[in-house]
Amino acid sequence: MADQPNNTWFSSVTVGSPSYELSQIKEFAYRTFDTIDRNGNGYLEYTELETFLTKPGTDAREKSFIEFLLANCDNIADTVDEGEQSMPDAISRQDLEAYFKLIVELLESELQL
Ligand SMILES: [Ca+2]
Repeated sequence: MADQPNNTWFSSVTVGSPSYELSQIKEFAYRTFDTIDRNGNGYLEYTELETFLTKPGTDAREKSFIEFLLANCDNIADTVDEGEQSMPDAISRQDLEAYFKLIVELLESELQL
């Protein structure tokens, strides 16, 4: 089970609703997964995310998405136990799917309070 997501990020969101922003990050991560995963092992490692962050041509919005993934890398990576294939502290597609589902649910339950 993942730790509580870091909520400080949400307060800095100025465009769109938080759950909309999260869906954008998820879509971005899926779309660029193979590009970020330079060694092609099916996991986004911290160093691969950092490399993408500093790559020329990465625009400000993409950088904010990558910064979110870096800031929450450990939590996202811990969301799903991939079994024997699991790489600690690296993000798989399964992690992304489960993590974003989880935090959107958390967020929506908070907004209903
Ligand atoms: Ca990788």
